[in-house]
Amino acid sequence: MEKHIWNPQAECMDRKELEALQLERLKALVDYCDKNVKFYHDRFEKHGITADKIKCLSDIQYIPYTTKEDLRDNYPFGLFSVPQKEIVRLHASSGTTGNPTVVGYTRGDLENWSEQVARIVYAAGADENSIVQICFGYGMFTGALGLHYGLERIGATVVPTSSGNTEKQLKFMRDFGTDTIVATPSYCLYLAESAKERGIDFPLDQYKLKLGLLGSEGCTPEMRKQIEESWGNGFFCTDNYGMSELNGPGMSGECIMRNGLHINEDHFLCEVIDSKSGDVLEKGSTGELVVTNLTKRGIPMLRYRTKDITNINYEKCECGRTTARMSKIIGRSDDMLKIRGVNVFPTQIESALIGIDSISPHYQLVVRREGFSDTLEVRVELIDASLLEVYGELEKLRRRIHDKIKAILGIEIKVTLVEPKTIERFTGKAKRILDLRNQ
Ligand code: DLL
Repeated sequence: MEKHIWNPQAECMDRKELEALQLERLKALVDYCDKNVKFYHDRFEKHGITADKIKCLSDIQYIPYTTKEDLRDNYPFGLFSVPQKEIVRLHASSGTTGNPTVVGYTRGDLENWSEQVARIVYAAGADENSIVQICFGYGMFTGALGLHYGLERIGATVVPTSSGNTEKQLKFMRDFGTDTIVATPSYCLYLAESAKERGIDFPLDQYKLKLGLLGSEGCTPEMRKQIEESWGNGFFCTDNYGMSELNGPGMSGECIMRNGLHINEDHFLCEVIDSKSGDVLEKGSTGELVVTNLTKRGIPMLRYRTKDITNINYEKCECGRTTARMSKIIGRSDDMLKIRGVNVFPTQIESALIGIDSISPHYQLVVRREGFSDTLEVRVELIDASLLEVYGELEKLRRRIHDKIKAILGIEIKVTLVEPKTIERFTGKAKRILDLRNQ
């Protein structure tokens, strides 16, 4: 198993050695930010921080957090550390409101980014024999170009189909013998459904798809099982995580053991904090992930609050890597719904839904305010429209879903069954929550 490690020196480093490297890089980064980014310089001055004062990794706690708002307030290039001529690429991620967050890469940053992605796709089982179709949208989103260069680095054959145009995606998959797909979990599932629909002309065994490098949105183990079963034929998928503020994909990803996402720790120093108080939590606790990108230079990122909820396991993995593993993202602190005092993550509902016969894995959560109280409606799609005609069966199914979710959340919810193919499909990140509380 050890042989499928892209960079054994970095990925199997002794922890003491790794921590020494992290400390050295952290001190260099603090010094660099102090000298090159006014935003950080002013903050350091205010808090009396200098590189010399960082004596051990936990001294990072004296540095204030950086947030998405900081990036937005300094839109577009206020946090960049180098003159424009040294920036060779820009990406941006659009939020729902306000300015997008813009990130810039020096040539060295692109080099590091490709290395980070190379390790993760290799750990998932891709290699120079892979034919990989990238179904992420090419553009300001980091997903497509990030995976693209990482996959080229390991020598895979990249097919940059981009997102959308399902017909063409499927044709290329069949004609080129694509064996690996890069997509969001929801789009990978949608493609499988679309492939099945064309089953008479093009049966599923015409596809050679074996591996899915899925990421950019959450995917519960239950949803993953569903995706794998939909493609069938031994299809296996792994989860990879990242965000544009931290280069993009490549921060962490699962190896074939699928027991947590290996973090590229020589580049990323991670902490887990209580998202309310901001306190750093004990190792192993669940909370908000905070990441320092130790090697980034175009737009350095110190103690960035991701808002993603996870926990980190520092034990060595069976695959031979020593790098810490983060759990699959449990949710986002800002995606967490508070319904009548109870915290609800969409992933909890997804886990409950999958495995129930007669419904598709596509769902939508509608939140409303009725009087002074919030209500949650779970809209679930039927697979077979004929069920709509049999009231008794429909009601039995609705009750079953209702009881299963209620048992998990402990609050009353409304379940609505809707006709097949009426819940929107997404080629990019799926949007599962419709929040009508402010309307
Ligand atoms: O989604 C980067 C990426 C692209 C990662 C392709 C993996 C594959 P952003 O558009 O900036 O960057 O969105 C970042 O997406 O904070 C998470 O909330 C969510 N996210 C990303 N990967 C995962 C994942 C890219 N594997 C935001 N599981 C992050 C759950 C994920 N959520």
